[in-house]
Amino acid sequence: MKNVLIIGATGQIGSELTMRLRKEYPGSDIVAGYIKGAEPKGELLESGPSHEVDITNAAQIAEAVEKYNVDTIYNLAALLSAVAEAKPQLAWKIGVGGLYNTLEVAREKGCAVFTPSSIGSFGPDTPHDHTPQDTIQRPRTIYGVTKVTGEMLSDYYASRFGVDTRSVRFPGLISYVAPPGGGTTDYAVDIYYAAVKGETFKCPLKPGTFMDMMYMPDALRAAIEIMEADSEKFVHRNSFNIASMSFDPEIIYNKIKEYVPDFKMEYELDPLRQRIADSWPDSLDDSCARKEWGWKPEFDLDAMTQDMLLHLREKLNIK
Ligand code: AKB
Repeated sequence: MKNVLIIGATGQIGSELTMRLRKEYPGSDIVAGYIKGAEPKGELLESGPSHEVDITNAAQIAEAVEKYNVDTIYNLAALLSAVAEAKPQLAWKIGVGGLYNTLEVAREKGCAVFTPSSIGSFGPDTPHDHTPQDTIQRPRTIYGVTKVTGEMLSDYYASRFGVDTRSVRFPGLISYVAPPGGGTTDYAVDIYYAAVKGETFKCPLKPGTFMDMMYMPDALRAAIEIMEADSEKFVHRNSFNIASMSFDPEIIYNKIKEYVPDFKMEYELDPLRQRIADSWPDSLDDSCARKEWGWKPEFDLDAMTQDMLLHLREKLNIK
């Protein structure tokens, strides 16, 4: 039986991953770890246990792991790229200090650990097209620095202490459930809200800014499948490139217009987000994930767009 602790369970990925794991492992305790001020509500609160877990407090992580006999930790606590630039010290404290606390608890209690990395772990010197699995990682953002450090620290704990650490490099994640906050790829979520509400979308990135993106159901499946994969086949661990689609603002806008013909977009550039996006890859090569644990995305831009528009109209009660 798997008992799982999700640190950051009320965030963009955590709120959906917790519900998905509760469906996948009905007899298990899937514990929603939250910080004060971001307590779980509604179905997330009612469908399973929750526990206050501030990742900067190792004792709280250990307490939740002991109480629920946890064998797998999903560490989803992080500040996203743009907000991390405004608070670099806090980004390090959560991203690296928090990961260290998690790995130490995992080492002592024998837990497996999933910690997402990101396309943000790459930088301007990285090959931008079909970015290889193993390549230059010299990010210029604090977010990227914490992600590269996290990849290396996780690999160290695997080789030095035998902790079962695993990770994927997430692209920008798109979902109609919980909004992201403070990321560089957030525009690709916001654009759908504007389309459904009949608003003109103000795009913060210029045309030609390509980045990898992924629909949340694929991202959740990746996070679950990598933890269930046979590690005997792993050549890599921390962290695997995964990909499903790459587009720029014009491509996503024109795709949405196929279904919302009156939709309008204007450009209102955000220099910080533009600088970050320009330093990230245009598209990732995910062949190692496909080969080593069978990764395969299901949603392309068209399928995602239809699903996003359908669910957002329902959610916002707009015909
Ligand atoms: C961000 O934009 O900061 C994140 C990411 C790509 O890691 N969505």
